[in-house]
Amino acid sequence: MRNPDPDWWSTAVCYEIYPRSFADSNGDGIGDLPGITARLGYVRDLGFDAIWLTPVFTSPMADHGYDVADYRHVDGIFGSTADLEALIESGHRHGLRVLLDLVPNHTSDQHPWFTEALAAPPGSPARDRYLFRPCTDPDNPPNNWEAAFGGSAWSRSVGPDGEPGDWYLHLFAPGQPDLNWENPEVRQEFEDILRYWFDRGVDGLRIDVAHGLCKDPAFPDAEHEQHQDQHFNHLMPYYDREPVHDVYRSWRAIADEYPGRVLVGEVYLIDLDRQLRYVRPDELHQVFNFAFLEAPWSADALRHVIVQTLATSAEVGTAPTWLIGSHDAVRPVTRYGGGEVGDRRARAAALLLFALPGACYVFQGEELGLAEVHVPDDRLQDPTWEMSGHTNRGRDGVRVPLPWSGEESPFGFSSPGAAEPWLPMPVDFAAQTVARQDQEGESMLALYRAALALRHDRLTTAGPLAWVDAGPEVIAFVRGGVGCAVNFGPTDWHWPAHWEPFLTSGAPAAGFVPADTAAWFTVR
Ligand code: TEU
Ligand code: CA
Repeated sequence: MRNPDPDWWSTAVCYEIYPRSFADSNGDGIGDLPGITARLGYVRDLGFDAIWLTPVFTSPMADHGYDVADYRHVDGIFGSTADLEALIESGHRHGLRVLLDLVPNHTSDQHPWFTEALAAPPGSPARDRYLFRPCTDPDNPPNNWEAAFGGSAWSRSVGPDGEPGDWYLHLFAPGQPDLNWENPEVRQEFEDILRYWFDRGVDGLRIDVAHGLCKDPAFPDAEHEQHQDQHFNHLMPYYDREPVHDVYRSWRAIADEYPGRVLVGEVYLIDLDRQLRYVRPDELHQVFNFAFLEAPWSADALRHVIVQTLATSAEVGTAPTWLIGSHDAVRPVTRYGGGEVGDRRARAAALLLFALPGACYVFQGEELGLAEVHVPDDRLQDPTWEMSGHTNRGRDGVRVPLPWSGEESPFGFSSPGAAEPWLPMPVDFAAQTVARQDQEGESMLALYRAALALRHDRLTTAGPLAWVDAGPEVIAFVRGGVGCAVNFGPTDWHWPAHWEPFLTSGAPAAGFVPADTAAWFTVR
């Protein structure tokens, strides 16, 4: 391991892999586990400490693996369970910790529990593992809750007689029925799954929709304007309810039996005061800092999130996390303005990210500076597209396979002559392949590699941050003799005489940091 400390996760830089889109080893156009294992050297050489794989378990793929039918086996599309064991072992040999993705809010509708529930009568113990409600009016679901992808969160179940019967709740796709976390069998099963993967050497679990497990038992209508902001809102009757903390206390006790393991929650709350309650000392180790991810490219907005994050993390005594992208979010280059401006800002953002105290998460392709891809209508795969009635294109644009080499699709993602990649790869990827960027000293890849190596040497354990007042348009701070400054404004920022730059996100300039640029300095 790069860092043998059991608290390695508090300063780690973790690389998020979306297995469908990383590397395809068998030419079916879909990335897989042997594809990842073969390229772990790439991840290690870039300077990462850990990888997190989004779900690879048996799944009918209604939401590309976030609908799990068997939590203990790998889906054939990704390889075999033995392939996963080989990947974990190889990861460890490369010095990388390996995190898997646990989906406890819902199962697939093909999970044996749901099949059993449909075959059993209303009110039966098999149905009590999910959230069924009787149907009194086929035009009116039990309440007004909306699915995250669009439409009602309730669908009619079809029983053994083939007739539509009770409603069941799905906060996501209809193929993702929500579990009933008041049911002790559900709690027991997930505790067993946690142990199952820890026993197999997994270093941690990312917990999907970690704030959503427990619903208001009265199932009241949601009062707020939904949809745009629904996952930010702790007032929703299906998010951030008190009993969920009890679940994580029991999980933490299990994790603590296995030294060095980490639980990281996808707690999609923008209110940091609500989020920090999930990382109290006897709960999860980490949560993703979505407030930082969602902040616009502005010194004020980002400074505000950093100040608040540092304050709330200190309050609960945990290390913060930072990220600018994920498999659910629009690519940073595009979000920060697109084109050359977006590119410049994404480079500066990377230097800000890696200079902050705590842990970082990077989504595959950020190191190549990939922009959001426009996937044609007839190739869209995200359930969001259909469920939103073709009003929301969904997340396919960030999930396009990685370009490794070559001048045309599949750019080394699959072997030549393989089936077409599951999402089309744009021609302009030719300029952004790993092979191409490896040859260019100024590439995004070169910047990530340099920044991670320097972070490792000079910043990882540099301690807390001291703010430097550099005016409203500049974020500047010093950590353990290293200064970081990001200029958001149009005016050049001249650094103090005793600062000596050693890494810049843009073309080096004499004595000043230009607009949309960041730099790291030796501060004497
Ligand atoms: O996402 C949960 C979540 O909060 C989503 O509403 C997210 O904001 C949405 O994808 C944006 O459109 C997790 C996973 O990260 C996501 O990929 C899954 O689709 C979802 O859970 C259901 O399992
Ligand atoms: Ca494959």
